[in-house]
Amino acid sequence: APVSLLSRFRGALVAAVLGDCVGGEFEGAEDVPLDRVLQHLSGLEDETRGDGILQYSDDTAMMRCVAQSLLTRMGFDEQDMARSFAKEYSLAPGRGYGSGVIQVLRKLASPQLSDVFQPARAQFGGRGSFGNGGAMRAAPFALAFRSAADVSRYARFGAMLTHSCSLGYNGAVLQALAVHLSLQGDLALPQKFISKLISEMEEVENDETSRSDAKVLNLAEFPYCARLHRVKELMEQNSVSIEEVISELGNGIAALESVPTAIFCVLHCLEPREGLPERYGGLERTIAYSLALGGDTDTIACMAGAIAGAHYGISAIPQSWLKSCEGAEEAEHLAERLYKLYNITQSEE
Ligand code: R7I
Ligand code: MG
Ligand code: MG
Repeated sequence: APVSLLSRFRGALVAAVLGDCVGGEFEGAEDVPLDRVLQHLSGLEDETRGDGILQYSDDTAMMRCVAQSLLTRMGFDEQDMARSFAKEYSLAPGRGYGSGVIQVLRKLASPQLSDVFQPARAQFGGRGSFGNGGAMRAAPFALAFRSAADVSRYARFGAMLTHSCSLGYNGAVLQALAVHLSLQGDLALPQKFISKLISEMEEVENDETSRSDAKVLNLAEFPYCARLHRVKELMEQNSVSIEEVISELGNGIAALESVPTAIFCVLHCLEPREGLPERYGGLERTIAYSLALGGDTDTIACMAGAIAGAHYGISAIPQSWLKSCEGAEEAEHLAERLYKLYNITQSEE
Protein backbone atom coordinates (compact mmCIF):
# COMPACT_ATOMS: atom_id res chain seq x y z
CA ALA A 1 0.00 0.00 0.00
CA PRO A 2 1.27 3.53 -0.66
CA VAL A 3 2.62 5.29 2.39
CA SER A 4 0.56 8.34 3.38
CA LEU A 5 2.23 11.66 4.01
CA LEU A 6 1.09 11.62 7.65
CA SER A 7 2.67 8.19 8.11
CA ARG A 8 5.91 9.53 6.59
CA PHE A 9 5.89 12.52 8.97
CA ARG A 10 5.42 10.26 11.98
CA GLY A 11 7.99 7.78 10.70
CA ALA A 12 10.59 10.51 10.21
CA LEU A 13 10.55 11.91 13.73
CA VAL A 14 10.00 8.62 15.53
CA ALA A 15 12.80 6.80 13.69
CA ALA A 16 15.14 9.73 14.36
CA VAL A 17 14.51 9.33 18.10
CA LEU A 18 14.95 5.54 17.87
CA GLY A 19 18.27 5.97 16.09
CA ASP A 20 19.47 8.32 18.82
CA CYS A 21 18.25 6.06 21.66
CA VAL A 22 19.55 2.75 20.33
CA GLY A 23 22.71 4.33 18.90
CA GLY A 24 23.80 5.70 22.27
CA GLU A 25 25.05 2.26 23.27
CA PHE A 26 27.89 2.38 20.73
CA GLU A 27 28.69 6.10 20.45
CA GLY A 28 32.44 6.53 20.11
CA ALA A 29 33.18 2.81 19.75
CA GLU A 30 35.70 1.99 17.06
CA ASP A 31 34.78 -1.58 16.28
CA VAL A 32 31.17 -2.60 16.55
CA PRO A 33 30.65 -6.22 15.46
CA LEU A 34 27.30 -6.77 13.77
CA ASP A 35 26.57 -9.52 16.31
CA ARG A 36 26.63 -7.01 19.13
CA VAL A 37 24.33 -4.67 17.22
CA LEU A 38 21.81 -7.44 16.56
CA GLN A 39 21.99 -8.56 20.17
CA HIS A 40 21.36 -5.00 21.35
CA LEU A 41 18.39 -4.66 19.00
CA SER A 42 16.84 -8.03 19.87
CA GLY A 43 17.03 -6.97 23.51
CA LEU A 44 14.37 -4.37 22.66
CA GLU A 45 11.94 -7.16 21.75
CA ASP A 46 12.38 -8.91 25.07
CA GLU A 47 9.70 -7.57 27.38
CA THR A 48 11.14 -9.36 30.36
CA ARG A 49 14.45 -7.54 30.24
CA GLY A 50 14.53 -5.34 33.27
CA ASP A 51 16.78 -2.54 32.09
CA GLY A 52 14.04 0.00 31.47
CA ILE A 53 13.83 2.31 28.51
CA LEU A 54 16.71 3.71 26.49
CA GLN A 55 17.24 7.41 27.05
CA TYR A 56 17.61 9.92 24.27
CA SER A 57 20.58 12.30 24.01
CA ASP A 58 21.21 15.89 22.86
CA ASP A 59 20.25 14.89 19.30
CA THR A 60 16.61 14.31 20.26
CA ALA A 61 16.57 17.01 22.95
CA MET A 62 17.49 19.66 20.38
CA MET A 63 15.26 18.19 17.66
CA ARG A 64 12.31 18.49 20.01
CA CYS A 65 13.21 22.16 20.60
CA VAL A 66 13.26 22.74 16.82
CA ALA A 67 9.88 21.06 16.34
CA GLN A 68 8.28 22.82 19.29
CA SER A 69 9.56 26.23 18.26
CA LEU A 70 8.39 25.80 14.65
CA LEU A 71 4.98 24.80 15.99
CA THR A 72 4.45 27.53 18.56
CA ARG A 73 5.78 30.28 16.25
CA MET A 74 4.13 28.69 13.19
CA GLY A 75 7.41 29.08 11.35
CA PHE A 76 11.04 29.97 12.05
CA ASP A 77 11.75 32.44 14.86
CA GLU A 78 15.44 32.54 15.76
CA GLN A 79 14.90 34.19 19.14
CA ASP A 80 12.40 31.60 20.23
CA MET A 81 14.44 28.66 18.96
CA ALA A 82 17.60 29.97 20.62
CA ARG A 83 15.78 30.40 23.92
CA SER A 84 14.33 26.93 23.59
CA PHE A 85 17.82 25.38 23.13
CA ALA A 86 19.16 27.32 26.11
CA LYS A 87 16.28 26.35 28.34
CA GLU A 88 16.45 22.68 27.39
CA TYR A 89 20.18 22.64 28.12
CA SER A 90 19.77 24.31 31.50
CA LEU A 91 17.06 21.84 32.52
CA ALA A 92 18.95 18.72 31.35
CA PRO A 93 22.63 19.47 30.77
CA GLY A 94 23.65 15.82 31.02
CA ARG A 95 22.38 14.61 27.65
CA GLY A 96 25.80 14.25 26.06
CA TYR A 97 26.16 17.59 24.28
CA GLY A 98 29.28 18.32 22.22
CA SER A 99 32.01 19.87 24.34
CA GLY A 100 32.10 23.10 22.31
CA VAL A 101 28.41 23.75 21.92
CA ILE A 102 27.72 23.98 25.65
CA GLN A 103 29.46 27.37 25.69
CA VAL A 104 27.02 28.61 23.05
CA LEU A 105 24.04 27.22 24.93
CA ARG A 106 25.14 28.99 28.12
CA LYS A 107 25.50 32.31 26.29
CA LEU A 108 22.12 31.89 24.61
CA ALA A 109 20.53 31.80 28.06
CA SER A 110 21.50 35.43 28.71
CA PRO A 111 18.52 37.80 28.51
CA GLN A 112 20.92 40.63 27.49
CA LEU A 113 21.92 38.88 24.28
CA SER A 114 20.56 40.75 21.26
CA ASP A 115 22.17 38.89 18.35
CA VAL A 116 21.37 35.22 18.90
CA PHE A 117 23.76 34.16 16.11
CA GLN A 118 26.72 35.82 17.80
CA PRO A 119 27.69 33.12 20.35
CA ALA A 120 27.96 30.52 17.57
CA ARG A 121 30.27 32.80 15.59
CA ALA A 122 32.71 32.98 18.50
CA GLN A 123 33.33 29.20 18.49
CA PHE A 124 36.63 27.62 17.53
CA GLY A 125 38.66 30.78 17.16
CA GLY A 126 35.92 32.63 15.31
CA ARG A 127 35.36 30.20 12.44
CA GLY A 128 32.47 28.42 14.10
CA SER A 129 31.77 24.73 14.69
CA PHE A 130 31.73 22.16 11.90
CA GLY A 131 30.24 19.52 14.21
CA ASN A 132 27.10 17.62 13.24
CA GLY A 133 24.93 19.23 15.92
CA GLY A 134 23.07 21.38 13.37
CA ALA A 135 22.40 18.40 11.10
CA MET A 136 21.27 16.00 13.83
CA ARG A 137 18.27 18.22 14.65
CA ALA A 138 17.41 19.34 11.09
CA ALA A 139 14.59 16.90 10.22
CA PRO A 140 11.67 19.02 11.53
CA PHE A 141 12.46 21.76 8.99
CA ALA A 142 11.42 19.34 6.24
CA LEU A 143 8.12 18.78 8.05
CA ALA A 144 7.39 22.48 8.46
CA PHE A 145 8.15 23.94 5.03
CA ARG A 146 6.89 22.80 1.66
CA SER A 147 9.46 24.04 -0.84
CA ALA A 148 13.06 22.85 -1.06
CA ALA A 149 14.12 26.51 -1.01
CA ASP A 150 12.40 27.16 2.35
CA VAL A 151 13.61 23.86 3.82
CA SER A 152 17.21 24.86 2.94
CA ARG A 153 16.92 28.44 4.08
CA TYR A 154 15.47 27.69 7.50
CA ALA A 155 17.54 24.58 8.16
CA ARG A 156 20.57 26.79 7.56
CA PHE A 157 19.43 29.55 9.94
CA GLY A 158 18.38 26.99 12.55
CA ALA A 159 21.83 25.39 12.45
CA MET A 160 23.63 28.76 12.56
CA LEU A 161 22.32 29.33 16.08
CA THR A 162 25.08 26.94 17.20
CA HIS A 163 27.13 26.14 14.06
CA SER A 164 28.40 29.13 12.11
CA CYS A 165 31.00 27.29 10.00
CA SER A 166 29.58 26.53 6.53
CA LEU A 167 30.55 22.87 6.91
CA GLY A 168 28.28 22.74 9.97
CA TYR A 169 25.23 24.49 8.55
CA ASN A 170 25.54 23.04 5.05
CA GLY A 171 25.41 19.59 6.64
CA ALA A 172 22.11 20.59 8.23
CA VAL A 173 20.83 21.78 4.85
CA LEU A 174 21.79 18.45 3.26
CA GLN A 175 20.10 16.44 6.01
CA ALA A 176 16.90 18.51 5.82
CA LEU A 177 16.82 18.21 2.01
CA ALA A 178 17.29 14.43 2.23
CA VAL A 179 14.28 14.20 4.57
CA HIS A 180 12.34 16.57 2.28
CA LEU A 181 12.92 14.39 -0.80
CA SER A 182 12.20 11.21 1.14
CA LEU A 183 8.84 12.62 2.29
CA GLN A 184 7.99 13.17 -1.39
CA GLY A 185 8.64 9.47 -2.09
CA ASP A 186 11.84 10.15 -4.02
CA LEU A 187 13.69 7.16 -2.53
CA ALA A 188 11.66 4.97 -4.89
CA LEU A 189 14.29 5.99 -7.45
CA PRO A 190 17.58 5.94 -5.53
CA GLN A 191 19.82 7.14 -8.37
CA LYS A 192 17.56 10.07 -9.00
CA PHE A 193 17.41 10.82 -5.27
CA ILE A 194 21.18 11.13 -4.97
CA SER A 195 21.45 13.11 -8.21
CA LYS A 196 18.87 15.61 -6.96
CA LEU A 197 20.77 16.02 -3.70
CA ILE A 198 23.99 16.62 -5.61
CA SER A 199 22.45 19.29 -7.79
CA GLU A 200 20.86 21.02 -4.77
CA MET A 201 24.20 20.98 -2.94
CA GLU A 202 26.04 22.34 -5.98
CA GLU A 203 24.00 25.49 -5.51
CA VAL A 204 24.33 25.50 -1.71
CA GLU A 205 28.13 25.13 -1.79
CA ASN A 206 28.62 27.61 -4.61
CA ASP A 207 28.84 30.64 -2.36
CA GLU A 208 31.88 32.60 -1.29
CA THR A 209 31.84 31.52 2.36
CA SER A 210 31.47 27.81 1.59
CA ARG A 211 34.23 28.00 -1.01
CA SER A 212 36.65 29.79 1.29
CA ASP A 213 35.87 27.54 4.30
CA ALA A 214 36.64 24.49 2.15
CA LYS A 215 39.98 26.04 1.20
CA VAL A 216 40.89 27.09 4.74
CA LEU A 217 40.05 23.62 6.06
CA ASN A 218 42.06 21.97 3.29
CA LEU A 219 39.08 20.15 1.81
CA ALA A 220 38.13 19.43 -1.77
CA GLU A 221 36.08 22.10 -3.56
CA PHE A 222 32.36 21.53 -2.97
CA PRO A 223 33.09 19.09 -0.13
CA TYR A 224 29.52 17.80 0.32
CA CYS A 225 29.09 17.27 -3.42
CA ALA A 226 32.37 15.37 -3.49
CA ARG A 227 31.16 13.03 -0.72
CA LEU A 228 27.79 12.56 -2.39
CA HIS A 229 29.59 11.50 -5.57
CA ARG A 230 31.39 8.89 -3.46
CA VAL A 231 28.02 7.76 -2.11
CA LYS A 232 26.91 7.30 -5.70
CA GLU A 233 30.02 5.29 -6.54
CA LEU A 234 29.55 3.04 -3.50
CA MET A 235 25.92 2.46 -4.53
CA GLU A 236 27.09 1.19 -7.90
CA GLN A 237 29.56 -1.26 -6.35
CA ASN A 238 28.52 -4.92 -6.02
CA SER A 239 29.75 -5.25 -2.48
CA VAL A 240 30.85 -2.63 0.02
CA SER A 241 32.71 -3.32 3.25
CA ILE A 242 32.18 -1.38 6.47
CA GLU A 243 35.85 -0.36 6.31
CA GLU A 244 35.34 1.14 2.87
CA VAL A 245 32.33 3.13 4.01
CA ILE A 246 34.27 4.51 6.96
CA SER A 247 37.33 5.43 4.89
CA GLU A 248 35.36 6.92 1.97
CA LEU A 249 32.63 8.73 3.92
CA GLY A 250 33.64 8.79 7.59
CA ASN A 251 31.75 8.07 10.82
CA GLY A 252 32.84 11.04 12.90
CA ILE A 253 31.38 13.96 14.80
CA ALA A 254 32.01 16.46 11.97
CA ALA A 255 28.95 17.05 9.80
CA LEU A 256 30.98 16.32 6.67
CA GLU A 257 31.94 12.94 8.09
CA SER A 258 28.46 11.90 9.11
CA VAL A 259 25.64 13.39 7.02
CA PRO A 260 26.66 11.78 3.67
CA THR A 261 27.33 8.59 5.66
CA ALA A 262 23.78 8.59 7.05
CA ILE A 263 22.41 9.08 3.54
CA PHE A 264 24.50 6.14 2.34
CA CYS A 265 23.15 3.93 5.14
CA VAL A 266 19.59 4.57 3.97
CA LEU A 267 20.37 3.92 0.30
CA HIS A 268 22.43 0.81 1.02
CA CYS A 269 19.66 -0.70 3.16
CA LEU A 270 16.86 -0.24 0.63
CA GLU A 271 17.65 -3.86 -0.28
CA PRO A 272 18.26 -6.88 1.96
CA ARG A 273 21.93 -7.13 2.94
CA GLU A 274 24.12 -10.02 3.98
CA GLY A 275 24.52 -10.30 7.70
CA LEU A 276 21.23 -8.55 8.50
CA PRO A 277 18.26 -10.71 9.55
CA GLU A 278 15.84 -11.59 6.73
CA ARG A 279 12.88 -10.69 8.92
CA TYR A 280 14.13 -7.10 9.11
CA GLY A 281 12.43 -4.53 6.93
CA GLY A 282 14.32 -1.61 5.41
CA LEU A 283 13.95 0.64 8.41
CA GLU A 284 15.34 -1.92 10.84
CA ARG A 285 18.18 -2.64 8.42
CA THR A 286 19.03 1.06 8.20
CA ILE A 287 19.25 1.50 11.96
CA ALA A 288 21.21 -1.73 12.48
CA TYR A 289 23.65 -0.88 9.69
CA SER A 290 24.21 2.65 11.01
CA LEU A 291 25.21 1.26 14.41
CA ALA A 292 27.58 -1.26 12.85
CA LEU A 293 29.68 1.58 11.42
CA GLY A 294 30.72 2.64 14.91
CA GLY A 295 31.89 6.20 15.59
CA ASP A 296 29.13 8.76 16.10
CA THR A 297 26.46 6.05 16.10
CA ASP A 298 23.64 7.89 17.89
CA THR A 299 23.84 10.79 15.48
CA ILE A 300 24.33 8.79 12.27
CA ALA A 301 21.45 6.47 13.22
CA CYS A 302 19.32 9.49 14.18
CA MET A 303 19.88 11.17 10.79
CA ALA A 304 19.54 7.93 8.80
CA GLY A 305 16.44 7.13 10.87
CA ALA A 306 14.78 10.42 9.93
CA ILE A 307 15.40 9.89 6.20
CA ALA A 308 14.39 6.21 6.30
CA GLY A 309 11.35 6.86 8.50
CA ALA A 310 10.12 9.45 5.98
CA HIS A 311 10.37 6.78 3.28
CA TYR A 312 8.91 3.71 4.99
CA GLY A 313 6.41 5.45 7.28
CA ILE A 314 5.43 4.78 10.87
CA SER A 315 4.09 1.26 10.27
CA ALA A 316 7.62 0.05 9.46
CA ILE A 317 8.69 0.74 13.04
CA PRO A 318 8.43 -2.24 15.41
CA GLN A 319 6.17 -1.50 18.38
CA SER A 320 8.72 -3.01 20.76
CA TRP A 321 11.37 -0.56 19.52
CA LEU A 322 9.01 2.37 19.87
CA LYS A 323 8.08 1.32 23.41
CA SER A 324 11.73 0.94 24.42
CA CYS A 325 12.79 4.48 23.58
CA GLU A 326 12.28 7.60 25.63
CA GLY A 327 10.50 10.33 23.71
CA ALA A 328 9.34 8.17 20.79
CA GLU A 329 5.64 8.66 21.48
CA GLU A 330 6.18 12.36 22.06
CA ALA A 331 7.95 12.55 18.67
CA GLU A 332 4.95 10.95 17.01
CA HIS A 333 2.73 13.61 18.54
CA LEU A 334 5.03 16.42 17.38
CA ALA A 335 4.98 14.95 13.85
CA GLU A 336 1.17 14.95 13.84
CA ARG A 337 1.10 18.60 14.87
CA LEU A 338 3.68 19.52 12.22
CA TYR A 339 1.53 17.71 9.66
CA LYS A 340 -1.41 19.94 10.57
CA LEU A 341 0.75 23.05 10.28
CA TYR A 342 2.07 21.85 6.92
CA ASN A 343 -1.47 21.49 5.61
CA ILE A 344 -2.55 24.88 6.91
CA THR A 345 0.31 26.60 5.10
CA GLN A 346 -0.72 24.73 1.96
CA SER A 347 -4.26 26.09 2.01
CA GLU A 348 -2.95 29.63 2.47
CA GLU A 349 -0.78 29.45 -0.64
O1 R7I B 1 28.23 19.67 16.82
P1 R7I B 1 27.88 19.48 18.24
O2 R7I B 1 26.55 19.91 18.68
O3 R7I B 1 28.10 17.97 18.63
C1 R7I B 1 27.20 16.99 18.24
C2 R7I B 1 27.71 15.68 18.68
C3 R7I B 1 26.80 14.56 18.34
O4 R7I B 1 27.55 13.39 18.12
C4 R7I B 1 25.98 14.40 19.58
O5 R7I B 1 25.45 13.10 19.70
C5 R7I B 1 26.95 14.75 20.70
O6 R7I B 1 27.67 13.66 21.13
O7 R7I B 1 27.84 15.68 20.11
O8 R7I B 1 28.92 20.15 19.20
P2 R7I B 1 30.27 20.96 18.94
O9 R7I B 1 30.91 21.04 20.26
O10 R7I B 1 29.98 22.20 18.20
O11 R7I B 1 31.12 20.02 17.97
C6 R7I B 1 31.43 18.70 18.35
C7 R7I B 1 32.93 18.48 18.33
O12 R7I B 1 33.42 18.60 17.01
C8 R7I B 1 33.71 19.50 19.13
O13 R7I B 1 33.69 19.21 20.50
C9 R7I B 1 35.09 19.38 18.49
O14 R7I B 1 35.74 18.23 18.99
C10 R7I B 1 34.73 19.13 17.04
N1 R7I B 1 34.76 20.39 16.27
C11 R7I B 1 35.85 21.08 15.95
N2 R7I B 1 37.14 20.86 16.22
C12 R7I B 1 38.04 21.72 15.75
N3 R7I B 1 37.69 22.80 15.02
C13 R7I B 1 33.70 21.05 15.77
N4 R7I B 1 34.11 22.17 15.12
C14 R7I B 1 35.43 22.22 15.21
C15 R7I B 1 36.42 23.11 14.73
O15 R7I B 1 36.14 24.12 14.04
MG1 MG C 1 23.99 12.60 21.15
MG1 MG D 1 26.47 11.67 18.56
